Amino acid sequence: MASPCSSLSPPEVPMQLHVINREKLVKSLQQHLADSGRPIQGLVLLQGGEEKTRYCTDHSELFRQESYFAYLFGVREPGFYGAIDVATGKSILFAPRLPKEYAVWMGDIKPQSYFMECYMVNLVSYVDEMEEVLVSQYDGEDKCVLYLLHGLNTDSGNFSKPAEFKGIENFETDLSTLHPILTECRVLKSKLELDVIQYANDISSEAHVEVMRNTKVGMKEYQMESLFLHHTYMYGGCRHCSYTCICATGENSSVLHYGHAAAPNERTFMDGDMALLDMGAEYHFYGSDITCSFPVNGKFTADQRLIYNAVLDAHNSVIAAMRPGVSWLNMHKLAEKIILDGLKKGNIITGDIDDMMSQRLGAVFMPHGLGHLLGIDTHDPGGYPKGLERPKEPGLKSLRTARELKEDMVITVEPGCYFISALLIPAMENSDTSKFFNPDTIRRFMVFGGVRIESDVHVTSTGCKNMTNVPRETWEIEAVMAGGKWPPEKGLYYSDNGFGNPHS
Ligand SMILES: [Mn+2]
Repeated sequence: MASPCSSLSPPEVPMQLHVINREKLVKSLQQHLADSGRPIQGLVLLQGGEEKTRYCTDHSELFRQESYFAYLFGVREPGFYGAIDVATGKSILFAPRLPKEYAVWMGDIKPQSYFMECYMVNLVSYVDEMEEVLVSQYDGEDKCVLYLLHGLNTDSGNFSKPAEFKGIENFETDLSTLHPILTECRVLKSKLELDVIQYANDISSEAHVEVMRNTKVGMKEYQMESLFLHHTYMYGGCRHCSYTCICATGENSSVLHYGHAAAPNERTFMDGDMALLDMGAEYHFYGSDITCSFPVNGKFTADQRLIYNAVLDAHNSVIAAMRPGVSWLNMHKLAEKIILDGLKKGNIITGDIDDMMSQRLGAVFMPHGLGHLLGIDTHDPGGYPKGLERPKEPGLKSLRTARELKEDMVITVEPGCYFISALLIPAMENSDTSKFFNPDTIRRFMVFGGVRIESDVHVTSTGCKNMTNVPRETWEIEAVMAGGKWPPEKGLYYSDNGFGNPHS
């Protein structure tokens, strides 16, 4: 699908990706059972997602597969179950038995052989035959053990739902073994997973540039959202987003989760506003999570440049320091320190940076965490494995992970600096922190909103690779908004001495 509007086209994702994911789980589970002196037998059983209707109506909401099920089986249809034999690695899919009328309203009923080939599993059967098939597949001693998925999502506080089916009472069930092991498998990405995340980044990066280029004073925030959705779907084949688009301008850019139903990206933005656009497309279950901040009129003011460069400096310094073994908690603190330093240079705050750090002043300007694991979920699980406590201090407690970096993690780097009255006013009144604020300057910034810069970063054996490719330097943004190409034409680059003029 060659197009003048995009250099990309949707790739075919090899189902081998999920075969490898299953092999990885079987290996880890076997190792765990051997280490704890338990027999290597039983079956992993997961229940896929179900289609939902809108309240009491028959309107079907667009289905998206449950993430753990997607990880292991890559199945895009609702109503499936999947099993994996722990001893042999043999995989079985159970398809829902569809009524004859399905063929009239929904399309052909696919035979079992279709699913077997499409999803590269060893056996396909129907959900209503599950009990007898599971019993017949199992050749261990004693009662067959089913390893079911039950465990806490440390971001939402919700628990994953263990599989249920008619006849489950005839099996022994284990609810505690699978979840931590499967979650840990998802933390480190395979080459094939990285390829899909890279594609989601490529199409989303391109769409961000497209939005930037078409932003004009007087537009509505949802028009930027619409441009993004159109580009990633029309040229990228992305039917889903990783999350609801945040398209905040002006003061709204300090509302961290703007864009929800009560604040639906509908402001008309004006000359002099900053935009903060947090948008990421999803492709074959794997997502991206990218934020760009820029002046809607295409030209940074001195104040905008000051805040923007403080955040960019934090973003770049963290990426420069990232490699296996580095503590994410320390990266968060590094980002805070650089942002505070930038604000101090701009005369917004004053005093000793270490003193500010010990008073947790960084959390007043960046109340969220520096970044989170990314994969099939935007906030991919595994941020707090057993034994790792969530920090309690302001700012640090918002971190979705406090782990040490490992090779093949994908993690977002998203420092931000916001002027949020609900945090600033109490901090300016607090006797421990009031001394840091320069009241004359800060008044000017109370309606500034905020800046966030977010990239998706792959941790490699020696450092890391930024998977996101959008204009980041102020002069790059200004050049692209003035019509310059992104990436710049071969052999050329944008620089700050002459905006829009590439220098060789
Ligand atoms: Mn994010």
